[in-house]
Order: sequence, then structure tokens, then C-alpha cells
Amino acid sequence: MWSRTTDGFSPGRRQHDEYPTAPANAFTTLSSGQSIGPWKVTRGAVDLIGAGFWRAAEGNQSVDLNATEPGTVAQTFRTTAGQRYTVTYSLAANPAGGPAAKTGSVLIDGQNFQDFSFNSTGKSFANMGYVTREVTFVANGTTTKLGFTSTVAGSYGPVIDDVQVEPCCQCGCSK
Ligand SMILES: [Ca+2]
Repeated sequence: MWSRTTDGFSPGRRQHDEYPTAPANAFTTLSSGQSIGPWKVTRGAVDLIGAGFWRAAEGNQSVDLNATEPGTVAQTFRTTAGQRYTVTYSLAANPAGGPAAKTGSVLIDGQNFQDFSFNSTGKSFANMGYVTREVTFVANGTTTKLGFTSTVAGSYGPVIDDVQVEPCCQCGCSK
């Protein structure tokens, strides 16, 4: 249902990715209360990274969860209570500065569902080293709020991209 429609960070190849764009080879800082398509910055500030600044995992854009402070982005979407969902996302980190390990969490309805950490040592804007992460949750109600938050101080945070959410049918069936 939500598959392939959640990457608010890409104006790239897919029609539905026509969200606000950052300037090419630059980035736009968005503070609490501002939006990136269906995503809203709910704490601190994040950087929406434009095409060509560093490599995105999907499309052209990605998000550094730290602007000059840690930030949080979140999106609320319709769910079926009791249904299990799988969230997949691409994770890297801003390699331009320390600390080496950039940390954060996936939030479901404000609760920490998964901690993540990415070590940017040896990575570069051309070789971000994205990895795919997955987390599952069972919806409590007719809407669920999915968030990504940085837990590292400073200007160099975890980078996320290509967020997708799908119902997990019996977990294990091939669909
Ligand atoms: Ca993207």
C-alpha cells in the first residue's frame, strides 16, 4: 500500500517522488515545523541534500538528520490496527566530520523501535556506503507515526533515504 511512495527525499526517477527539492550540489536546512513532502521535521533541524552534493541511495536526494544539531523527521500514515508492517530504509552518514559513528533511532508513535549506527570512516560523498535496514511494527490504530531521529550531537549526522513501508502478510509469504 505504501510501498514506493514514502521517499520524501527524492525528486528522482519516480513520479511520486516529486517532493520539494534542494538546490543541486547544495542542501537546504529545514527546522522543526517545516515539511519535506509528507515528512515533517518534528525536532531540531535536518538537511535535505540536493542532487550531486553526495550520492543518494535512491533518486537524487537524501536527508542528513543533523543540520547543526540533531533533528527528527516523522510522517503519519494510515494503518490497519493489528496489522504488522515492515519499514525498510537506506542508512549511511555524513562523512565530512566526526564523530565516526553517527547514531539514531527509528520511532513508531514516538517510541524507540530500533537504534541504528553508521560508521562513516573511509566513506566519501561519492561512496556513501549505504546499507539497507529493516524494522517491523504492529499498528496500534488507524494511523501510525513513523519517525527517524538523530542521537548524535553536531553537524554530521546519520543519512537516511528510500524509506518504504509495506504490510507484512503473515511474514514469510511471498508477495
Ligand atoms: Ca532519495
